[in-house]
Amino acid sequence: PRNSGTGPPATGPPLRDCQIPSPLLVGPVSVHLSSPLSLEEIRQRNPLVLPGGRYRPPDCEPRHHTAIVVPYRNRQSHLRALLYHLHPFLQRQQIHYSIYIVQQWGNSTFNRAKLLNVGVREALRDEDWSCIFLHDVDLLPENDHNTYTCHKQFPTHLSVAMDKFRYRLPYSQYFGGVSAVTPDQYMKMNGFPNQYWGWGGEDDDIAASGHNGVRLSGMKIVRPPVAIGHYKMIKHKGDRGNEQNPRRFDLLKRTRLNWRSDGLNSLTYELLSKELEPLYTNLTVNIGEDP
Ligand code: BGN
Repeated sequence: PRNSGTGPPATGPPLRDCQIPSPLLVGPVSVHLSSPLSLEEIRQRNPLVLPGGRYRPPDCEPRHHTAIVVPYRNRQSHLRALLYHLHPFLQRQQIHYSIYIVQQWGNSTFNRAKLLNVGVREALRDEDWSCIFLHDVDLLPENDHNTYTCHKQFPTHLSVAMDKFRYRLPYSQYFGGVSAVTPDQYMKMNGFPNQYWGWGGEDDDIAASGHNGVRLSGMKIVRPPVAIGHYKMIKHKGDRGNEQNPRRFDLLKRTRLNWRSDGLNSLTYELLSKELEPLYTNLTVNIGEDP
């Protein structure tokens, strides 16, 4: 490969800009969920992916630089299915990308939104990403015209048609599953709330409370057409350690009061390790526990 994934490209004649849309797109892709391959087999199928799960198109200059942040704990088979589908999908889009798996250390209650904050902050230490994807580990995109890029002005919600919800939005303010922000948008909304321990509500805290979504501070949400934003969800039972959060209703009532003080500006955590695995960057983090 010509580039290392970080720093300036190797010397040589400048590459032409990648075409938009990418000529490599195929449209709908079939997603199989049974027995995902091993990490080693997935690596062999993606020889141009560099350590840390980084990639740059080899023969054109990418217009987009996207970090994909995945909150994670104990979902090995989901992770393999995601990497198996996402790497070829993103390479067909001819973007520069990297996949960050943010693993919550310990057994305390899971906190998706706080892990997203950690992932965004750590990803931006590596590179000046133009777009950050907030991606559940169990969602597999089914159409590669669903490009993993950002809208300049507004946050994007991608998973508009999930099989779980019979391929339509479950409710108009739904912002969960897969969404994307630019670093600017992320700063403007003070990141995500850190106080949602357990399942539910953290996505609504971003998008639904108040009329336009208070945290979005007047920004609206953009979405791809329903025919494009198709996702298959890997079926699973509720996770241990991620039980429904009984406090989510109360927390949601207070978003308007809390959002300026709870988010990126109040984020604390301890990064325990950062490993450049062949297919992803593994961030293991101590985010504390539900008080
Ligand atoms: C909603 C959850 C979301 C979740 C979607 C889809 C809440 C808050 C109380 C109204 N919101 O009901 O977090 O993403 O379902 O599963 O529970």
